[in-house]
Amino acid sequence: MPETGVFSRLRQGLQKTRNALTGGIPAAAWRGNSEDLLVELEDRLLLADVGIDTTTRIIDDLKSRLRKKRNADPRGADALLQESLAEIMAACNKPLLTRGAKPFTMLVVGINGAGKTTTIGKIAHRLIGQDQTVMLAAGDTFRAAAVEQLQSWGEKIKAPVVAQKSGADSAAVVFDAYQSAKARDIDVLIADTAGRLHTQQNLMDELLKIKRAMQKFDPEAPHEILLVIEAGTGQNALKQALGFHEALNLTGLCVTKLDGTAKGGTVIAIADRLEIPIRYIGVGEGIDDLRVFDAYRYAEALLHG
Ligand SMILES: Nc1nc2c(ncn2[C@@H]2O[C@H](COP(=O)(O)OP(=O)(O)O)[C@@H](O)[C@H]2O)c(=O)[nH]1
Ligand SMILES: [Mg+2]
Repeated sequence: MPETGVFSRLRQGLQKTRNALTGGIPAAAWRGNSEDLLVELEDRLLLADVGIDTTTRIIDDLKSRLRKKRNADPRGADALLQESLAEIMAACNKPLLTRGAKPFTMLVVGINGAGKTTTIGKIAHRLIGQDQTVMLAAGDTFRAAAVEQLQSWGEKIKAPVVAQKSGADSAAVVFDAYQSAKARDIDVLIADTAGRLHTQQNLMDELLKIKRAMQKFDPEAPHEILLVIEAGTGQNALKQALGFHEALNLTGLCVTKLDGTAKGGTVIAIADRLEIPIRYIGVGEGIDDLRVFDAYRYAEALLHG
């Protein structure tokens, strides 16, 4: 199969994680004594932040695959591991479809610095490339810089941005944006929000208020509540996802900054524990560094450079 640009960027992004998982394991070891290999892989999965529960599940699964493998089967343990990882993550293979409602509304949440605003710019750019009209709502009213950052994305991708001055009520901003999106026949409205921890109850209540504001127009809104989490925070990202999910009933995840970390195994742990669709992954800061999550491609890129 010819290497597509889309896939090579993913491989490149996952280089550090792939190195943590497979670097220095000689090709012969994948076909050799499986006891030694399994011990080595267990350590490496833990180092890549797959977490103890999921690591145990993977090692058990790999053992059973090795046991069942026929002698005539030419595949090594690496191919079986890839299959095992892909099957675990397949539960989260569910690309976001935005064509059901109009406007399709998306609320983007997460902690400070996770990559919310950047991800919004990338997703909007992608949707515009698919001939959908997009409007952005500057629901992060905490800092003036946050509004400016979204406005600068809006200019770059030529999408309208609805904003009020910093300090404004974010639910009011989103409400405003919804009316404007409706009036302008916009396909997708994406609302940015200020960073918060799932433990900050008052700030989680604010998100519920934004949710209610959207529901005044459309009881189904927001159609997507997307949590953005940074892969490099490892097991902490899993905790965040659990906390946000409990408070808001997430419908999707985006895992960012996979390019800068050896902790790409976080995605496996999240897929195993949560089964919330992983809509996208971030593999760089650029406008095109967003990929629709595909469990099979992800598993392949984790193991084969
Ligand atoms: N390397 C890398 N950097 C990213 C990615 N996504 C976001 N960033 C960077 O992370 C920083 C914080 O992003 P921002 O969108 O402002 O986070 P927010 O506070 O959640 O809105 C910025 O410098 C982004 O360029 C990614 O996938 N890879
Ligand atoms: Mg932001």
